[in-house]
Amino acid sequence: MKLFYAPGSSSLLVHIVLHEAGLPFTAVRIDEHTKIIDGGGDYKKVNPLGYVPALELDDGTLLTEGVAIVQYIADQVPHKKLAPPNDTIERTKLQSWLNFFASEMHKGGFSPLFYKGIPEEAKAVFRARLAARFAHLDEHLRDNEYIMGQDHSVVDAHFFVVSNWANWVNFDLSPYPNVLSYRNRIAARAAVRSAMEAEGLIPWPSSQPA
Ligand SMILES: N[C@@H](CCC(=O)N[C@@H](CS)C(=O)NCC(=O)O)C(=O)O
Repeated sequence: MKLFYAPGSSSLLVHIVLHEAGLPFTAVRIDEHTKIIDGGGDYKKVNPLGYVPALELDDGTLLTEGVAIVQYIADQVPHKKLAPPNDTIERTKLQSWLNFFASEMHKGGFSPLFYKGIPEEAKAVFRARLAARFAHLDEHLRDNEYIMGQDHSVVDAHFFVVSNWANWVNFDLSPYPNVLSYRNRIAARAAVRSAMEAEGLIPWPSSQPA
């Protein structure tokens, strides 16, 4: 398998899950701005939409959209228990959380804070939305070791990656102590460290890659 990634971006979710799964893969870096593939080539010929992550399977199939890709990986290694089995209510709950992090936290929360050209007044709206969602997550993590309860899953990599971005947009996480201790637990996982090291993000906090 071949992972197309840009350091520290949402593709880090897939990078971490590939390490958690212990499956063989190669990681290919994309310049997020120029869409040039490290070593040469136009990433838009791989994914016409130009964004990462994308995972190319050994038979040439291209998977896109992080929340779908990580479930595909989890299903290849059911013994690793990275996601509850399909056709269970727990799997639906996992999908609900994955969608929450992709939509409410990523696209409807952090993404606008990265965009140049969005006025500070508008960014304040998204900061307030994020604050409400972090407060909800902090409450949830008061009694839960992981997002899914007592069991680690792919959604923990998702929240870890999304909350990393707080550092890059100066969003203060100190009002959320349960989130902070949760982040430390997830950051200590070998798979998380390996993926972050491979993307040049250790030591963390790291500055945002150019
Ligand atoms: N819907 C996609 C969005 C992925 C996404 O937003 N990727 C960003 C990095 S975090 C990206 O590659 N942005 C560059 C671009 O859109 O041109 C997913 O959830 O996988």
